[in-house]
Amino acid sequence: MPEKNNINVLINISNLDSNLKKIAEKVIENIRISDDDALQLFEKGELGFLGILANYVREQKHGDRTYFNKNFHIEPTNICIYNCKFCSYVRKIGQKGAWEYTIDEVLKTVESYKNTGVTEVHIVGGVHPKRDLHYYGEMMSEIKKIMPNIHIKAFTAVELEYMIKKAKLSVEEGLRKLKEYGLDSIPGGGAEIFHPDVRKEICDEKASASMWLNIHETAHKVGLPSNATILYGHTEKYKHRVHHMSKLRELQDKTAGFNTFIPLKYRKENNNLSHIGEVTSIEDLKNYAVSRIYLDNFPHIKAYWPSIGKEIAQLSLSFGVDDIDGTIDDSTKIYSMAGAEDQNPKMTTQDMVKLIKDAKRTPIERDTLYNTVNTF
Ligand code: V47
Ligand code: SF4
Repeated sequence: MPEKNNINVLINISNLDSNLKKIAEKVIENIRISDDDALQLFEKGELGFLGILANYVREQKHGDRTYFNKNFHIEPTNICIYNCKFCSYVRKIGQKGAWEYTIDEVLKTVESYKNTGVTEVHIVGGVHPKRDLHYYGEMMSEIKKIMPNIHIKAFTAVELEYMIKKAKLSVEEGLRKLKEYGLDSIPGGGAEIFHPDVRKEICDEKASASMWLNIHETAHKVGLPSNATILYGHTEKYKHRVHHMSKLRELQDKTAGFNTFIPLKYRKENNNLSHIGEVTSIEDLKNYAVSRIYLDNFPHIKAYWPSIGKEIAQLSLSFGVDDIDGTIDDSTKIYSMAGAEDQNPKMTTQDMVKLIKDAKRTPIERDTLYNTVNTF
């Protein structure tokens, strides 16, 4: 555990702005920082300072423990009724590059992972106009017949809203039904930026911010834990990132159902925001750090390495991150299509362990709910 005195020394010797000093004191005393404090950290915090504070919070929660899992993705289709401006993946029916797997094709993939030690399958895709809740329900129950112990983390709130509405069920009824079919938890996608000014600009057609929050709140109520994301580094300002996190912190105070916060950096290839470009790696690390400091009630902060690259994911372990997601096995296309570093994202357990040990942290293979599967 970090010594309070050490961090005090580090903060006192730097030539700190008085507001930043007050914020640092709050963090050391375990006092929740305000929205305005978070904004000040984004606007004035130098990277090294933010790193020290975020690492302090991270080590209070987890020491050196750094989590990963053995997982694979299924992306049943990239056909989607929506047209989010940042999306490089979406296609329309019949368009070149569109795919839609049948349940049999999905099950063949699942078969290939039997006896490989994977503990989670992450299923997300486009919102296909011809598929519904019962189709995906059947897919999940067939998957569980092949791998009864696999954890199914599936469907963003955006996909859920569409399939539940189509089935003419309430959010609660729909989620209970999906749970019966085999759903175990909900991933964090579809959150993007909650603030209406930005959401309208980048993804105005799909589930609103309040619907996203309602679906996660209801999921927690029916016993489905979930994750949360933010899509940053496009047209949003710092105040929008803080607003987004404030909605998540508020909901987490109510339900305690979120496991992990996953900042997702906007990647610029092959989409309708390409002209904006990408933010720097300094911005990525600052963003991880401020999230760790602000979201005091979120157990974990994840750097999703297929989106950010292995090197920044490794660096992020000194900026508040304690989880780097999974082995993936080249089973997702969302980020390779958007121009991320790894065009065929795949890491072995040994790669994961080495990446974490090289950062002087302790690797823990976890399951989706952060139970320890293996130590190294
Ligand atoms: O909601 C799409 C993002 C998300 C781009 O819960 C993009 O464990 C950057 O949510 N640049 C889906 N991001 C992925 C997701 C996720 C990933 C890993 C783990 C978990 C989890 C959740 O991908 C979408 C959107 O925010 N996205 N296009 C892009 N060009
Ligand atoms: Fe569809 Fe998701 Fe792409 Fe938006 S981000 S267009 S909802 S696949």
